[in-house]
Amino acid sequence: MVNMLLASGLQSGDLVGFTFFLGSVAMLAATVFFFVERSSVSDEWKLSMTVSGLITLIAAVHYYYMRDVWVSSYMSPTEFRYIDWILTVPLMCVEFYLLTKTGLSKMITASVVMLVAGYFGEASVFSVFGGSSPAVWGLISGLAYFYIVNEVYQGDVAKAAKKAGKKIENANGLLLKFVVIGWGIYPLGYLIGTADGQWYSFMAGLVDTDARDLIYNVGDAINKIGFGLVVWSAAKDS
Ligand SMILES: *C/C=C(C)/C=C/C=C(C)/C=C/C1=C(C)CCCC1(C)C
Repeated sequence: MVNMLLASGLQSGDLVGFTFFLGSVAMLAATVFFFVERSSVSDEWKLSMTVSGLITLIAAVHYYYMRDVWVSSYMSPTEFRYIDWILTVPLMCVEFYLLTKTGLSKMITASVVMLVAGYFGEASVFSVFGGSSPAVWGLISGLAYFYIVNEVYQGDVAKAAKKAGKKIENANGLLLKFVVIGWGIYPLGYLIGTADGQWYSFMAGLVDTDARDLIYNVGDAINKIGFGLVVWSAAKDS
């Protein structure tokens, strides 16, 4: 056990490192599941299943590298994190499009704005607003996030889902829950991770700043695998 942990670079007691390791394994297992199950759903659902598998496959690869960064530096692998998200979150928007056949470009645009702003805030590329830039970028990111929530809750995506029949409407409603609750936990990780020296620095006092990666890792597992499972169960149902 100890040798195995060392081989993966993990030290005992490194909870965050362990969740990076577990993340890559879980994402890989989910990928196999989605690709295998693809053959047992009807034709019109196959593309959705492929996209689900791609989302977890992309994440599995990034988690493998993120674990490496973490165990060798104990720093947040921010670049790998955002490269992963900028690939996988738009693919999650594609899932909505495959269900509802609408809103693809505005959903993807909003998701890119949300993530690029978040990256600027975390990597402090621009300190244009003095020390408070993570809060400003976080706000911009949050507005784009609310735009997505609104689209799925009552915007064009919601309307098209309703028109497409009970099953699609149900699937859209379940995915909405992931977007509201599951995606809603990321801003917490962001606030904790960027709190140092900010007016919200009390956030960093609540928990260890390591909590940022713990929150992101748990969020990713819930959302990426959960999204795929919602699509899979909708596909099985029809
Ligand atoms: C698989 C990865 C997923 C579903 C990632 C989702 C990420 C978010 C919803 C991030 C949102 C953020 C905000 C709403 C404000 C603060 C900055 C972010 C990027 C953490």
